[in-house]
Amino acid sequence: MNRRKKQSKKETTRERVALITGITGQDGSYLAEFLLQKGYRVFGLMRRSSSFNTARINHLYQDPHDPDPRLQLVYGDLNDASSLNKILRSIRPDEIYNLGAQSHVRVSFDVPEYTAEITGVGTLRLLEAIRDSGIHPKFYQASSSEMFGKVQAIPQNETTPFYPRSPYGVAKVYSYWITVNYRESYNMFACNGILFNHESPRRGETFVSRKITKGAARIKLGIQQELFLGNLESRRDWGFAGDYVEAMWLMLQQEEPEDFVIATGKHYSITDLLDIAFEEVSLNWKDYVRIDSRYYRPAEVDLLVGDSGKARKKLGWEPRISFNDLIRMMVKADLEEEIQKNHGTQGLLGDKPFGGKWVPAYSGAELESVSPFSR
Ligand code: NAP
Ligand code: G4F
Repeated sequence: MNRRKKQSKKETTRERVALITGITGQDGSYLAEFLLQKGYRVFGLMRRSSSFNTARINHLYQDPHDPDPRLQLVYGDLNDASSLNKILRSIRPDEIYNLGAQSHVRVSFDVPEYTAEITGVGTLRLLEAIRDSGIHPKFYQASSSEMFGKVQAIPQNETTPFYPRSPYGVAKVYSYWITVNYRESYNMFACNGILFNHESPRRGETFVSRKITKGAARIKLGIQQELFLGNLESRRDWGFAGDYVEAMWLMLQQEEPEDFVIATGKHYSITDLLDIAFEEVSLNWKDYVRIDSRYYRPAEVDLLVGDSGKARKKLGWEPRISFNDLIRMMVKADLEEEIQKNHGTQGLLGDKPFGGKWVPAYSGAELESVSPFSR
């Protein structure tokens, strides 16, 4: 075997190390699972919290006393450049996935400066830490369809101009361009994944999809009487988070760094989402949903729908779970979770819709089987 061949064999068999910021979030948890299954050693950057915030990755947790843990968590913060520098120097990752962010659009109007610090300048801190540490990892930036805001074309693709409508969207535009700038200035392998909305049973409970699926489950079980929402007219291109983390990885496996739109190409309104969620529990949402103006945004994004033709062609990526299946999966998971949480609360479910005799139609195992990682 000649030297070049030997080298490339060594490269392909070498254990790959990934660092994920935002590992405790929805996408971080799916990505960690995905990379562990691919044989990566995974480090997750997490910020210190006074209460546990690892619920989404507890099933992946390994005792740090284990002689060879595949997943390790390290304390750090996108607001703290010194922590990023230290982490990069010590773990020397081959791939970095920057998923950490203040990711709630409505909240970004309440904390615009903090959102700019973390969701915007946090990316710069990480890119600078890469330069300072002298390592050459591949870098993924979690860019967002929210950057298209007041859309300039339908559907949106990699060439559609940005017109952000929130402090969150503006911060993501900064991160997008600083990633492009570091790619062009310093020859970094840095990619933007412009991801459209993606959801799952692990979605944060204040995003509209999960708020609705959880609300439908709780109303069915008699735990909640009403569901307060904001603008029901906006339309989004919703996919399954498990499908989308695969696209992140695929971007970093390409020969050249490029930016990709990841989307399903279909769009639905909040009322479509309500129809499916409440139909799953055999109720009519119009009997339970109330409008509360506090959930409206100072500036709204009316319609997002992506054209992921480039990703389909170049990455061979496509979404596997339909909107209908996604929302039903989330309602089923929320029913299970609420039943488990309320188990033993005598009387709570007793005089409610199922007379306390509710037997979930789907076990946890069946729900897991929807995941692409167990297929
Ligand atoms: P998420 O569930 O809100 O997770 C955000 C993660 O960022 C959490 O782990 C959070 O930690 C962490 N984080 C927050 N502030 C941080 C800080 N100062 N330093 C370090 N980490 C911090 O969001 P997601 O849905 O998984 O989305 C992942 C990324 O993709 C985000 O950047 C989001 O903006 C972007 N994105 C999401 C979508 C979508 O539809 N889900 C679409 C496009 C782009 P804690 O657990 O401690 O809060
Ligand atoms: O679920 P949402 O909060 O998601 P939004 O604003 O589209 O942002 C999400 O997707 C982005 C990608 O496009 C990500 F970058 C971002 O991090 C986040 O994951 O709201 C969706 C729509 C909005 O039009 C909102 O006005 O639902 C509407 N809505 C109506 N009632 C509501 C509510 N949104 C929330 N969160 N809560 C409500 O009660």
